[in-house]
Amino acid sequence: RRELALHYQPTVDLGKGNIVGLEALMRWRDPDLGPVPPARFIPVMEETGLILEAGRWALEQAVADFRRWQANGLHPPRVAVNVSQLQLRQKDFVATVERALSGAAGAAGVLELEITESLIMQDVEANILKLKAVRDMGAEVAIDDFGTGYSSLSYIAKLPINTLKIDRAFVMNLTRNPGDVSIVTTMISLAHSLDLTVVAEGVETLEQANLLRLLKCDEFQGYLFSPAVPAERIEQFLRENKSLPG
Ligand code: G
Ligand code: G
Ligand code: MN
Repeated sequence: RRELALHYQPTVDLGKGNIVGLEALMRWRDPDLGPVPPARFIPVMEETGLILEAGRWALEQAVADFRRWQANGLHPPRVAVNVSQLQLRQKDFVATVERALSGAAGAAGVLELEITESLIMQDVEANILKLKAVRDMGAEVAIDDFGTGYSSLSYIAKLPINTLKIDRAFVMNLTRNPGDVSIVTTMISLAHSLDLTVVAEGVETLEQANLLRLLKCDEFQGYLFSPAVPAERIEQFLRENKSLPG
């Protein structure tokens, strides 16, 4: 019934302060209930299999939004779409991504797939093949919620990924908890030694951003810059070249 929408949360370069990515986050407004939080409806979609159709829609809508911004003369950064377990397990997962990119011409720099650490490590050999195939089409891959699952260190170097996203749990108390500083420092150094871009999630204060910059983290996401906002708002951000002050 066209009740789903994609909102986007920017990812920001910690050095330059500009927007370098946009994460698509599904929103559902029920006519009676009003906005339903994703934490409530996404698990139900996963249980019922509806996530296959909704996930396909999200991939296609994100690419369509990207192309529309481009057609409007803007230079949108890559759009990231979250992929759930059921989607990744499908035999036609790679074909679904290919279809969303509609034939691959000019597909580089358009799409990034976010896959949680715990999901990527399940059936890791099969996932490596699938993710290699989507990367060959020009899509990038990020490990989401890093640090909350358990990664096999022997696999992490073999995964065809571009980006590691440090889970919000490690960022939350970063400026108060020396233990979290040690963990985040180690994650950043692991990522850089594997030639990956590191993104810190859930940055809410300037102190957190400054510390992360000092620790050589590349990018961040969080309320300090912006929550997820509707596509029209993103278009404004891009027109104004919205960036982090200072
Ligand atoms: O920003 P927010 O409260 O919307 O996100 C809640 C959770 O819902 C996040 O863990 C996010 O990964 C998940 N989520 C949001 N949109 C999608 C989507 O399009 N597909 C999948 N699989 N998960 C999503
Ligand atoms: O699991 P995933 O990383 O895909 O989902 C992102 C989740 O984090 C969403 O629920 C989003 O609303 C939330 N989020 C994004 N930025 C912040 C932030 O700065 N603070 C808090 N508390 N939550 C955030
Ligand atoms: Mn995500």
